[in-house]
Amino acid sequence: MNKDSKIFVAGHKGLVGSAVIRRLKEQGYTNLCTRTHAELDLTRQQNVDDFFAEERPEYVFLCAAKVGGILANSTYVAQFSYENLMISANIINASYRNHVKKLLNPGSSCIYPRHARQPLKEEYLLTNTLEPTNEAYAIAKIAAIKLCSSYNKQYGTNFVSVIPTNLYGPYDNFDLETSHVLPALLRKFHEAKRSGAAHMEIWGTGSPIREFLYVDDLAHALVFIMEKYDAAAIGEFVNIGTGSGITIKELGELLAGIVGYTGEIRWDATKPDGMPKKVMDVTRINRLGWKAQTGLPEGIAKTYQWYRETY
Ligand code: GFB
Repeated sequence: MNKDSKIFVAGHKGLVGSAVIRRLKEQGYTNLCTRTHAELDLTRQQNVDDFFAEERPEYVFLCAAKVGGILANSTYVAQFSYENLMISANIINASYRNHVKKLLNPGSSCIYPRHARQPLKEEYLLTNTLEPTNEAYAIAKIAAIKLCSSYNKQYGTNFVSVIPTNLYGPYDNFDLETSHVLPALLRKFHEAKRSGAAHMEIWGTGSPIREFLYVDDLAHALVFIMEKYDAAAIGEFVNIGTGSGITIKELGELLAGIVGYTGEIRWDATKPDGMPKKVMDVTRINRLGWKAQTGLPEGIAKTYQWYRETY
């Protein structure tokens, strides 16, 4: 990838896409191509085909997706399936037809079976049934991985899939109903502290274990892979994470400490826990030369600073 190569970052306003844009600019890439949702509806095949034929990007980061936390994922199942299937299929097919040199396709760690052995190794994909709270989204993401590997096999394309773990950072969704746990709790603790609330609520039992990766670390990995590795070297996909997990209870305590909330934490057991444990094996990406750099307390502090400046 040259510094003036034309690079399309799909979903550049989102958590991942905005971090990729920051990273590419830092690295001196000058020819970045973006479209807002209002300018280009990625679920519309004709619109996507026209855009690719006109712009002819050489490299594509497929960061556009319909995403959300456990409640959104298990509620809006039709939207999560349809929109993600359409966005991926349209971009992958248009990339093939317009001779894109390389495409990067991020998936999600929820593609692994609910009861897979931990840490999650790449070879555990499709070895058992999925976690019901994110099955619709996971199937769309698995379909995108399989599309990439099928195009590579049949057409000789260079479409690389990666599986990031749970992400957080600036430009995340902080809506209390649809967001992921980390931004939701950051906001809840912030608001509870400001209002002087004696207690606040966390969903579920607190026992699930999750792994959290700061989004700028992911962007670093995505640009690194785009620059250095082709699909043939990666195989079907590679995990990207820190390799270590914490319970939701520990996360709550950490966030409360950073925000400075000293009231009581209560548990809302009417809300789902989801997958009992989700921690990835990152041996392969580490061997390829990438390692997460940002510790969880540091990443949360940066995210909290961004949140306070933004809201
Ligand atoms: O982050 P989260 O929504 O996603 O929830 P998943 C993680 C855990 O945090 C669950 C608990 O056990 C939640 O019950 N939790 C506690 C909360 N309080 C809250 C809260 O206020 N909001 C939220 N959202 N959770 C998603 C998948 O699963 O992970 C997606 O649904 C995607 O498909 C994403 O893959 C990365 O890790 O459970």
